[in-house]
Amino acid sequence: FLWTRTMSDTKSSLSKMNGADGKTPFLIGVSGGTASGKSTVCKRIMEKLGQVEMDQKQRQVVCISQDSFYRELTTSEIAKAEKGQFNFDHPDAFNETLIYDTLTDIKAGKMVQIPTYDYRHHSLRKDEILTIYPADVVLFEGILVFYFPEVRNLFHMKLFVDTDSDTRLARRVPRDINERGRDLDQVLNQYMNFVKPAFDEFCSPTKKFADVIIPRGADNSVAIELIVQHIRDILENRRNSEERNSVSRKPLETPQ
Ligand code: UZR
Ligand code: MG
Repeated sequence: FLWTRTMSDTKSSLSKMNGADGKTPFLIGVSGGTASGKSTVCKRIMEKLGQVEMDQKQRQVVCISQDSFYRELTTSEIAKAEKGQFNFDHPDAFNETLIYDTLTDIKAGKMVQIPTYDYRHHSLRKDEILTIYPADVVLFEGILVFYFPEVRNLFHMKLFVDTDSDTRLARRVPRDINERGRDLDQVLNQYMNFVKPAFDEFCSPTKKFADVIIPRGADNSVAIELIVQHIRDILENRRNSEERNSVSRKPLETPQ
């Protein structure tokens, strides 16, 4: 009796760990400097896997941004941010614990809720919450996703988008002005004071942790196709092993 109880307890805690439908996602980290094309590389990967039009709950591949894990700023920090004097490229700007806990929950197949980030107001949008359902593959992208060792060790696969810094600056300037509500002086000052030194100190050295380095970012369709094919193989293998497991488990489940 005791033995049976232990077995069924173990079984139910295992199925909780795996999420309602038994999925433990394959976690891919995508890093690279600002405006290197991280978000676009992730988008291409999702498109190629036919994920974009799919309903959220049926998605097999989802993408999350590290920007959703900026920590909340104090009033004086917001004042600094408005003058372009807050360092958003420093590891301290992020809530490392929340990143770790969220990715751990995701890996355990739990449903998680993630706020989106509002660059214009330097704050999280509590009204726009993204719900991540258990997925086969989860992409996590951001400038410092390989910086924190505990977080780095959670990834099954690590990609680094390696784009020349002049190309990145040329993209960053119009993006910050048009999409993030900044003016030219502020963008360039922030770039010289914070973005560039923080890239050299905190982001660039994490390239050595990557499994795959993607030169030229989203333009590199060959690299993206290779990665996508690898993800397809993973999904396929998982499906096959799930089928095998359900066949081999059957005799155990028949009542004696
Ligand atoms: P990507 N960022 C802002 O500009 N404002 C914020 O409120 C929060 C972040 C910038 C941040 C970093 N830095 O370089 C960039 N600054 O977002 C990262 N300055 O975003 O990886 O998409 O370039
Ligand atoms: Mg981005």
